[in-house]
Amino acid sequence: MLRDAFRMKLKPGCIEEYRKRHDRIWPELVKAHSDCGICDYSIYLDEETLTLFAFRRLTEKNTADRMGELDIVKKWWEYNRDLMEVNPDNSPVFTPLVEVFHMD
Ligand code: RM4
Repeated sequence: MLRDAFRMKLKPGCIEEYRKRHDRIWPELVKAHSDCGICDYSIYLDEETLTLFAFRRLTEKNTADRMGELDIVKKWWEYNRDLMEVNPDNSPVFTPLVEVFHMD
């Protein structure tokens, strides 16, 4: 099992809407994450800086790097582009984080 983490950025005034939309995440999107080998996934928010921190556990043969090719992911990214800092293709601007400590 692999682990990774990355950060994203919310736009001001979007915390509640982001939380609401994720509370109602689309079942087909959840399935797409699972099908890509993402098996444990959390997103945390630093309310002071509006930075989102995502933590995932992934299978060895995951295809997480190719999720952006899926239509359901493109739809989700377009749906949330008003809440986050995004690239021209609506994908969230994300910065990989380096693991410096882990304890099982
Ligand atoms: C985030 C972002 C990620 C997605 C999660 C479910 O806001 O869109 O790409 O994996 O939602």
